[in-house]
Amino acid sequence: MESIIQTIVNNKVQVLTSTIVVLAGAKLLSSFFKKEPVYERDIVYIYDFPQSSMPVIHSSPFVLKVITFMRYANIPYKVINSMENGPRAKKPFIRYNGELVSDSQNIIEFLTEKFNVTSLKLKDEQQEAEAHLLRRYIDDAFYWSLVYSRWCDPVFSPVAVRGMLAGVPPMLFGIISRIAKSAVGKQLYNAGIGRCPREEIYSVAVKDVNSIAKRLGDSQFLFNDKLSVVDISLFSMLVQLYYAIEPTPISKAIKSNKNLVDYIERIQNIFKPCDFVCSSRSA
Ligand SMILES: N[C@@H](CCC(=O)N[C@@H](CS)C(=O)NCC(=O)O)C(=O)O
Repeated sequence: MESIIQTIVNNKVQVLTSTIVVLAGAKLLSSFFKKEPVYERDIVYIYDFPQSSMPVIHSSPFVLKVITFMRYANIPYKVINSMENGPRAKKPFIRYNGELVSDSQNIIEFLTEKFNVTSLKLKDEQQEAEAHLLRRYIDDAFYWSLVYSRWCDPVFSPVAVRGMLAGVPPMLFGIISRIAKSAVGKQLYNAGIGRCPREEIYSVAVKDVNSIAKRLGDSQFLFNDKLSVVDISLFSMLVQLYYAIEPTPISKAIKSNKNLVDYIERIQNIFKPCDFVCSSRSA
């Protein structure tokens, strides 16, 4: 035994080199034999996060937005719950007949063209322009209040993070949740919202909710009785905030605006039976 150890110590460099060569060889062989998933033609494969135990089955509003769009337009799709990252290191991304597309809005535009979806088009350029601005606000500003409540709010995040990371093995939960919380914290800081006090974050978010409710008024959808892609964006964000795992100031603000609650239900009803919300999991 001692002589083996002595040989290893005397030949440190050779031992190290051989170990690296063996490991590299094993990796090469495993990648050679690793089966690539079979992607069926004409099916959209949408990549989502590993399953959470949040009330809304697809807990990313952007994944839900694309799925809602595909369901509305009767586009055949399959969901892949995976840690795999797309070209922009964000979810969702899709594979469709060999093409890879990232970003919910790009995906919707890509699929609109491929499947010739005309039913969600607005009446004129003026409405399209307003819809564009509203959508930019929902996806790029309103979104951060959802992220804050789930990941960084000292009151709600302990429960929400457990829900978001329900698929993580218990042994790894501590380390993964710390890494995820710190990464999201940096994103919130860089976006600016992470530098504001909690009271300010929620008072702005509540004002946002009340303003959206005012903008909607008595209309069925944002542009009168015509469902459009911006409704799908708004619905996918509101539904996450409304069916919160714990009541938050934002979920309470939505509940206090009857027209918003009716709006959420109206869109859910289009998909009856609606199987993407498990309301029994919500507060
Ligand atoms: N603009 C993108 C935003 C996508 C996005 O922010 N996705 C979040 C999940 S809701 C994500 O993947 N976050 C992981 C990360 O930032 O590392 C879209 O519309 O798809």
